Amino acid sequence: MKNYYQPEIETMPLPQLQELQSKRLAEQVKYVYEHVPFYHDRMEEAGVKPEDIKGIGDLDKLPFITKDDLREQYPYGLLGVPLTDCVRIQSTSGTTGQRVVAFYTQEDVDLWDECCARAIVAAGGTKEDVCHVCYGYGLFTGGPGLNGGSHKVGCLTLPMSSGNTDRQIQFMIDLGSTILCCTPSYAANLGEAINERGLKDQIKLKAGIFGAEPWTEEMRRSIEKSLGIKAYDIYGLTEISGPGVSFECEEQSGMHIQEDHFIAEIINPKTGEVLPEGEVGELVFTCITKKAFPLLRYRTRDLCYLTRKPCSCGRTHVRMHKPMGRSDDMMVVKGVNVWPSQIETVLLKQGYQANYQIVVDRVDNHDRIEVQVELTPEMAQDSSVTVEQREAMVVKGLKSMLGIKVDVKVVEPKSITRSEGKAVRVIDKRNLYKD
Ligand code: DLL
Repeated sequence: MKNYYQPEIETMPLPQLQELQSKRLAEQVKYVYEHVPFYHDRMEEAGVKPEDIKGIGDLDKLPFITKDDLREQYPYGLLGVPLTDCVRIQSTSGTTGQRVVAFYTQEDVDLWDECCARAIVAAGGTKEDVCHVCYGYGLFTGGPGLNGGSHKVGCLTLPMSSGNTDRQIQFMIDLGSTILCCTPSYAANLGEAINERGLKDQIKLKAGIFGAEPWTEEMRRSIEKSLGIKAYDIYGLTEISGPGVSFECEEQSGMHIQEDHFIAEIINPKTGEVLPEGEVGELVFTCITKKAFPLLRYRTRDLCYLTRKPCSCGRTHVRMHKPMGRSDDMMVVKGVNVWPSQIETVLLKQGYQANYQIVVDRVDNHDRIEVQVELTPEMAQDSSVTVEQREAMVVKGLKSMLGIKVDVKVVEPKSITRSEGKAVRVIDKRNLYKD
């Protein structure tokens, strides 16, 4: 098989790209209006006919759809093709309510593989590479998505799935893995385990493709150092296909959205108004090529901003900034907005690793937030600084980042549970008191 080269579509001049998007959008809207009764009714309610959508300039005439709509239409209500034309389902974890099930035709799987292949190429992947995939396989899209992309690039693919860290490391060494695909929290754990076992000089990794959860620049630097690689961000969501909706290139400065397949908008989450480039708001996607699960103006609840500043890699596709988390990840503590990523930034800047837990509770009618963070093995050996002094430094750092007092507990190395997939950083006990 030949090397898989960067498709021309990724460097297409903007006017041409937008012309393509407009054509695909008009066709897609007509298609869903005719094939999905849910959309037909929604568009009728909004007084929009397919012929009103001539191009991307008309996008904001279409109504939004939300995760609640998806839940209400579970399982078949949004199908765009007969079920017999579908070859695959994938699903969200459903921890916050009813699962969302997404359907794929073979062409949908092919375009998803294509997006993941582009992500691997952007991280320097070629057919010479050994691509080690330890995202979970199964209903979660991480494993199947990167697996398909890796095949398309022609890499030797190791379908490891998640867990069993010793086996991961053994295969990595024995088979010479060069590209690692997993969540950033699991990459950090692998880095820790490899260094503890003194095996760093036996691994050949050069790049990592990490996503599925928010992670900070500090975390990127820490993983790059511990594994000796370049770490690339990748974004996606089950509803829109899975990983590969956007990904970083060698610039590592925002993720290029695959605009020949997905149109992105940023809206004010309260009013639904479309915001200009550069403003932070909720990311909304319209799928213009998918057929089995063709979502239009889907509100992701992820908050970020877009930029069209030219990128040195030559790709013309718009870039999205790392999402700081879902709007639902933001905690309001003592009346202040707190993002787990802000806490991670403070901890990693003070030399801790990403082994922490945030516990929020309500005591005597007052919010209380506690951050538990593990000492690194080096810190545990260093008797010149007491645990109390370390805690006081973290309290100070968090106060200046968040503006509120946070209780801090520095705990022994290895006392916080390691994640193998998406890390659960926050335990908000206040939710227990809600009805
Ligand atoms: O997490 C798909 C994926 C798999 C992406 C592997 C990247 C790598 P879901 O389980 O449906 O799909 O979760 C989607 O995860 O709406 C974001 O809130 C979050 N997310 C995904 N990628 C990133 C990222 C997969 N790079 C939800 N940074 C999304 C921050 C991310 N958050």
